[in-house]
Amino acid sequence: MRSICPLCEATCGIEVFMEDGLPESVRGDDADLFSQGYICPKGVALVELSEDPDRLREPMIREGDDWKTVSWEEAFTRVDEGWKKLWTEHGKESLGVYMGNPVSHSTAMSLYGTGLVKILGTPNFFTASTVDQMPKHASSGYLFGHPMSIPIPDIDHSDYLLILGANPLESNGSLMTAPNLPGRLKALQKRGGTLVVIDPRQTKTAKLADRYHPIRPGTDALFLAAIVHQLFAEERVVADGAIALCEGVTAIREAVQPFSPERVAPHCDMAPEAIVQIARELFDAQSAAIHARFGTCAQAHGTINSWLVDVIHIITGNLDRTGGALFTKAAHGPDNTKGVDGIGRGFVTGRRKSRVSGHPEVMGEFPCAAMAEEITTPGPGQIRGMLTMGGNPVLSTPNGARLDKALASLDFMVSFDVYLNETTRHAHVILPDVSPFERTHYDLSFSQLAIHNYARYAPPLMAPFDRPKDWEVLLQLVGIAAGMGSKADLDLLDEQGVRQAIGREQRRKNTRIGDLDVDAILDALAPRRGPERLLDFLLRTGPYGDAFGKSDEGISLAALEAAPEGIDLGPLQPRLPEVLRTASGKIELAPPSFIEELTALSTNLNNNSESKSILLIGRRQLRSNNSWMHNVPSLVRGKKRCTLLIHPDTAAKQGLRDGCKVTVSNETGQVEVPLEFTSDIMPGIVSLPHGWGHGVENTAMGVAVDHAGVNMNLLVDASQLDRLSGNAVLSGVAVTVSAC
Ligand SMILES: Nc1nc2c(c(=O)[nH]1)N[C@H]1C(S)=C(S)[C@@H](COP(=O)(O)OP(=O)(O)OC[C@H]3O[C@@H](n4cnc5c(=O)[nH]c(N)nc54)[C@H](O)[C@@H]3O)O[C@H]1N2
Ligand SMILES: Nc1nc2c(c(=O)[nH]1)N[C@H]1C(S)=C(S)[C@@H](COP(=O)(O)OP(=O)(O)OC[C@H]3O[C@@H](n4cnc5c(=O)[nH]c(N)nc54)[C@H](O)[C@@H]3O)O[C@H]1N2
Ligand code: SF4
Ligand SMILES: [Mo]
Repeated sequence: MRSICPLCEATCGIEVFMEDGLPESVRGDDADLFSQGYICPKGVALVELSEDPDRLREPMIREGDDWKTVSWEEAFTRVDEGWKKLWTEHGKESLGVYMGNPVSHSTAMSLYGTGLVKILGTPNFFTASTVDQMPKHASSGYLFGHPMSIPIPDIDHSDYLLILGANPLESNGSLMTAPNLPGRLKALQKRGGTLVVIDPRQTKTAKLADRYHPIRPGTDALFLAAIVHQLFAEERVVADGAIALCEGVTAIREAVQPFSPERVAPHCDMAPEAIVQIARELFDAQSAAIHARFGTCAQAHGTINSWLVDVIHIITGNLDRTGGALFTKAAHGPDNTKGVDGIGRGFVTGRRKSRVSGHPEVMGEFPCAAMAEEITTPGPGQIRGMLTMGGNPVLSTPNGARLDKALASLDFMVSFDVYLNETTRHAHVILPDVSPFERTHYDLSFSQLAIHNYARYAPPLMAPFDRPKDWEVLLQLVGIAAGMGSKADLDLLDEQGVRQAIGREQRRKNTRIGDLDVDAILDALAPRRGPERLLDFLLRTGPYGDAFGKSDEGISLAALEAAPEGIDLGPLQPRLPEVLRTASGKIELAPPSFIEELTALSTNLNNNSESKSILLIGRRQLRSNNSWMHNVPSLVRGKKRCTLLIHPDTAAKQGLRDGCKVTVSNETGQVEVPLEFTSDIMPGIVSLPHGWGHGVENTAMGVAVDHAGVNMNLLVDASQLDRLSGNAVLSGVAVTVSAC
């Protein structure tokens, strides 16, 4: 049977072989239009992952240190009592919510999660976005009017690709959804294209590249500003295309004045000639794109990086053209495909401030790095309860030790998860999620970020055994949040949800279904329920949808069901100015707060560029997925992977030997970890993989504890943020390395 791998952003099509109604093995689906058989070791391990004996299958409640399994009824009653108590005693804001990465890979959590948070009515909402890609949302939001309007490198057609702070050969890509990125990058080179990689470590991707340049962590904004400077200096600036839709080009030309390649280069540890060459190549190539990802976001100037990347796309004429960076048009009708083309309400941040440090809200979220202080700082509005959904912030967010303690102090915590792990061990109630084979799958997020327009759907391969479905659990939580108690009428709630979606659509300008009767729409969607009904509605009212009979060619969920290999909606096409949702109807290229921050950066150019501290960066590994795949034997087999990579020259200075155990420390914390020598990393830089650190007590992950490793985020200072987006600074952390 065909399905879609929900583990990473590549969204590979998979073929699942069933025996006696149960999944037996998984392989890449050759017939899948998008992935054509590609699969990685994590996808192959999906059955092992679902059948992990440590995976939670029944709700659990904790009293003191004792866990016991309980019925769903009892678990929901506990949640109802716990939340009521919090709200009566301390108000709605006393319950915080954290959503992790798997939320975006789950159709049910994506569809019902936002509604749940709304009904919970708490300002204290956090997600893994602020330890990941929030700078991209902030930059795109300001420039194009919508935080999901992120330009995607058109790598299947590019002649030149600059990769900055990303390692798709291990990560399989991010904000650039495409199965088989290794194959696609090789194809780019094979057709004569050039691949250039900039990274403090010579990663697998860097080794594949035609050229590799090391860069000092945290200095990408200087590098990118120097590229813009050089392009203006040599008048390598186009006159038409996206630039004609921009406001603020002159302000940028002025702001980059101080950033000449000569001044910037010593700070980046790069040669000025390399910067000049890359600037020229980006302009001169038939088409060029920049893929700047995690390494450029998890920095103090993440938003500036994301912004300057699109400034370069625009002034070199590469935004919105084939082979450059284009906007995906997703089938389920996200906001940037609806309403009035080319104009909108624009994007604002800071509508609220966090209580303790006054961090501005971005996309309705506060920085997850601020979670601990919101829990531990007394006063009105203090967080006293948490709901975590598909998240392990103890391992994945800054200053894990402090957050660990904070969670332990909560009055009441609920987790919707699949493991009893470093975070969920603090919960009072754990509600287990279903396995990937037991749920509906449609990529609501990643189909908006794909390098090709496509729509694919996978129905559940089996019904969950003797338990509610994932969406039923979430709707029940909605019911509790709405004050309907632990036995809410789910059918009623489900129907209310669809009616709201219909109402929202019918109120939009330019809706195609404004004249249709709500009950007639509900009839047309029957007998579907739950996520399938919502999805059918979204697809039918989306840009390729049948609009309930108004377009003969249009798609619906039925059309996707009939095409399990996916529906090809064509290569990415230019979408400007239609895609814009800014108030001005222009690309607002020079937001004052961005210019201000760039200008402030120029004052550092006069400072001494000599590096004093050793800087710690992270890394991803093909057989890991953030923090939660270390309990699967086939994914942890072989030599220990949680090591500190160090250049032999750096080690020699400190008198350290290969393989010896070292202490890595700073003011935030310390870890002990074995050294691994490599000349692939810049001298003065060390690297730890993130997501390890399973050696804590009271978890239930028998395999992971034997491969514990250390938590890199014990060393990350929670106060270091990208000011414009609230994203944590996870890379380039100053540390001391010494022999144990
Ligand atoms: N130092 C450092 N820190 C980092 C990073 C880094 O590179 N370096 N990377 C950052 C990035 S990019 C991200 S996205 C974050 C991730 O941060 P998180 O999302 O907080 O962490 P994950 O490790 O992805 O945790 C996933 C959680 O979801 C649970 N889970 C797995 N599958 C399911 C499911 O199907 N349903 C439900 N309900 N739960 C499930 C797992 O048991 C686990 O508890 O970490 C960030 N932190
Ligand atoms: N196998 C595997 N795949 C994954 C994940 C996983 O954990 N394992 N996680 C998934 C998730 S949640 C995400 S967000 C994506 C992320 O996927 P990518 O965006 O590809 O991120 P990384 O693989 O972490 O690569 C980041 C690179 O940035 C470099 N870097 C660090 N600091 C700097 C800097 O200051 N400047 C520059 N230029 N480079 C720097 C690092 O050395 C590293 O090579 O991967 C996803 N896919
Ligand atoms: S690359 Fe990502 S989507 Fe594809 S099989 Fe591996 S984990 Fe799954
Ligand atoms: Mo991520």
